[in-house]
Amino acid sequence: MTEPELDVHSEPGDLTEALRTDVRSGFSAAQKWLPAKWFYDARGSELFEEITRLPEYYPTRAERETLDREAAEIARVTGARTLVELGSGSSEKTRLLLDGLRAYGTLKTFVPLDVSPAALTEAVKAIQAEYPGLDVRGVVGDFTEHLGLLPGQPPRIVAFLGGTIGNFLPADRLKFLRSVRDVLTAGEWLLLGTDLVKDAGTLMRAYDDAAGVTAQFNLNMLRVVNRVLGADFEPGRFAHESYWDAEHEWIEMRLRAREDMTVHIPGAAIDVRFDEGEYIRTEISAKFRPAGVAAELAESGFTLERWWTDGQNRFGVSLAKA
Ligand code: AVJ
Repeated sequence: MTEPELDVHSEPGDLTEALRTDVRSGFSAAQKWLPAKWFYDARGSELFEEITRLPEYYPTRAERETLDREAAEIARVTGARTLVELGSGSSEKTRLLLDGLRAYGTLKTFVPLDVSPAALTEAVKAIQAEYPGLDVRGVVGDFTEHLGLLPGQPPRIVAFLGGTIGNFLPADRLKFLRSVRDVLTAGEWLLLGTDLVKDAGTLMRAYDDAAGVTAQFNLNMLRVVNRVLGADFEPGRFAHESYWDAEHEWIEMRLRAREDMTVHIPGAAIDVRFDEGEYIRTEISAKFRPAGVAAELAESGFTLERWWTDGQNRFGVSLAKA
């Protein structure tokens, strides 16, 4: 089968440049950090898929339970002709929405957008094969930058699932929600998945599984920096940690230096010194309360029309109208 054509909004050169910028600023900060989007090269996307099947990682299953139960209702309420999925990855849960919208009869176009061309290519191929007649337009891009360029006829529904909105710091989250609102026309839709605050043990285990898959996923970011910027990180000299920040109500993923070292990053023209015990923050994954989600959607110009959770109240799904 021929490779599907993707609409590429970020060229490989842009990605290198963006990583260089993030590495330079993140590694010169007092608390070293890198943005979570750098997990997702081909291997990172595969490792994330593996995470979604782990017994400890409940968000995927909890969200799927709700989407499975409510897909027909989402189709009925929205009558969407276009489904846009931000950060779609393998588009696995998307099938529930596609099935619901196709059965209702309104859906014409599916627009998956992802930073990983590899993950997107596989997803587009699979969806095209499974949904003949559906117009599938894969977009390679960063949803914080490439929202204005999305194709498809209204009414559109933008799905931002999995709790990925939790990767934004609160101020960036509002900016992002407003930017989604701005590209939509009044009467179009946002479907938003948010992981909910719960006991610290459940949260910590979800980000530090017994099989060590999340550790490999976390360490993969160092491999990405090595490959793209020619750095000489030795992943074995860093330890994976998950940390529940009870004040901010977010999980942090960290890579802690096991010893003193200097890492060379020629592609960013810097050497970075690590003291033993120092860590890089690689992700925040915010957890939400229902009232907080409602307030942030209202503040961003959306009207919350439906709110659902799974049977154990672990994960929230909002359907909001622009
Ligand atoms: C894909 C951002 C929703 O925050 O739970 C999984 C990524 N990080 N395990 C999350 C992730 C560690 C995931 N999101």
